Amino acid sequence: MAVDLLLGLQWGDEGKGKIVDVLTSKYDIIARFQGGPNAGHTLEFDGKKHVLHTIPSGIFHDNAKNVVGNGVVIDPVIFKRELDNLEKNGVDYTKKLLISRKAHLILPTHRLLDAASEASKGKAKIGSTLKGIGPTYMDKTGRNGIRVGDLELSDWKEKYRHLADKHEAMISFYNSDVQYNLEELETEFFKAVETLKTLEFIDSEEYLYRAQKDGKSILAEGAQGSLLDIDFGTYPFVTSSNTTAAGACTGLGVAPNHIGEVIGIFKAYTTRVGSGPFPTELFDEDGETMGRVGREFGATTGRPRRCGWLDLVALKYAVQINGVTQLTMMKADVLSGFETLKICTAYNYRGEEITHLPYNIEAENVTPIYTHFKGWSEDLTKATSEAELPKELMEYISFIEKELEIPVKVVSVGPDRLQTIER
Ligand code: 2SA
Ligand code: MG
Repeated sequence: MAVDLLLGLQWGDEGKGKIVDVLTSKYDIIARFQGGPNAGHTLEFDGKKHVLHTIPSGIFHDNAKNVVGNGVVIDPVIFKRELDNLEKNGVDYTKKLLISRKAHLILPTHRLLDAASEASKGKAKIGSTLKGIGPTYMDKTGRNGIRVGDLELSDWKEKYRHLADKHEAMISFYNSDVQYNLEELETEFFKAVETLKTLEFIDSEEYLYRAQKDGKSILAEGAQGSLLDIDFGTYPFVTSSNTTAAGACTGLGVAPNHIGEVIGIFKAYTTRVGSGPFPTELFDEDGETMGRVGREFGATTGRPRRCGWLDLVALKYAVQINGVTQLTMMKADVLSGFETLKICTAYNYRGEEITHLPYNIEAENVTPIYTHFKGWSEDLTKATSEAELPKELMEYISFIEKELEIPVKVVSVGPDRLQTIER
């Protein structure tokens, strides 16, 4: 069977976690393919909210296995915390959580390096979650990283020491005032590694290949969003992995011709957390309302997210890069009560009207051009079918479908599992 993908089409926080959780009953395996504990995937059901960072969002179901793929970077300390939380919620993860031997480890010094690097950038900082993501992927591509499979070898601690010593020298090179007690951090790290080692390590590419052969259904769960992709995002204000569809091939070892549906998730508006350009960003009451009603705070760092109108120019680009076959629109409920809604359908780029994403979308080059829509005032959060949705919302959705030439198959009207309308 083909592997389906579920990806964020904006700057992350589109609601991937919720939709993966909703879809898990239809799949045998849920697999994360990139990113690490910078992600914050929020799920709500039975009146409770759960936030996952590294663990795939299928973990609350009993029917599915959850695979942390080779493209993911794992911080054992945060991973252990996630496991502890699952345990507290009565989830037995031991038989349904599998870790790729080829996934790389985030070391305590990677986190410190992240902090030192950001501090050295001053105003130009990326706005990283400071989870050590960038430095860990640097060591991966620099061929210095430590992988989960190394933990099964006897000499991994020597390799660890060598790398951590090098990192310390690099931290002092930054000349930053990052304060740390490495001994304490290492005690916590080595303890967490022992917990990690109680889980099943697998050759995930082989596991997933066999599963496909055996007719098992697989859903690959993306983290962050397409505009944070290391190659196609708003570089350098991006994360350090390929968040787009191609990342699922390299991050899981799935061949491109084995990809099936590509489910693209987007919010009915746009948010961004961290630095970097955001053409449709609002600095007025409308943006403030979106943030307040949509509870737009980072699920990992608690930072307030920047808010703005839907940007179809950027969305079209993401649809193109990912080969999206169906769309899921999130947080439609948050737009209730706006008299007028706007969708950016073109950019004024240095005086010229364009409809593609240019190399540089910094504010001095780009002014969004908007199409206006009539809003609705109905509360959507109790709606259970398309028939209950206001006609203005249906017009908003139809416009998006027409522009992107892809159907919006799911509309989410609230954070709970049950607040999901399939069309
Ligand atoms: P990093 O941590 O070095 O990968 O950060 C680089 C940029 O990527 C952004 N980024 C994110 N954007 C949205 N959501 C993310 N996850 C958390 C969440 C974020 C949070 O779910 O809310 O809690 O703040 C995420 N992770 C990374 C980041 O803001 C930088 O712009
Ligand atoms: Mg998130």
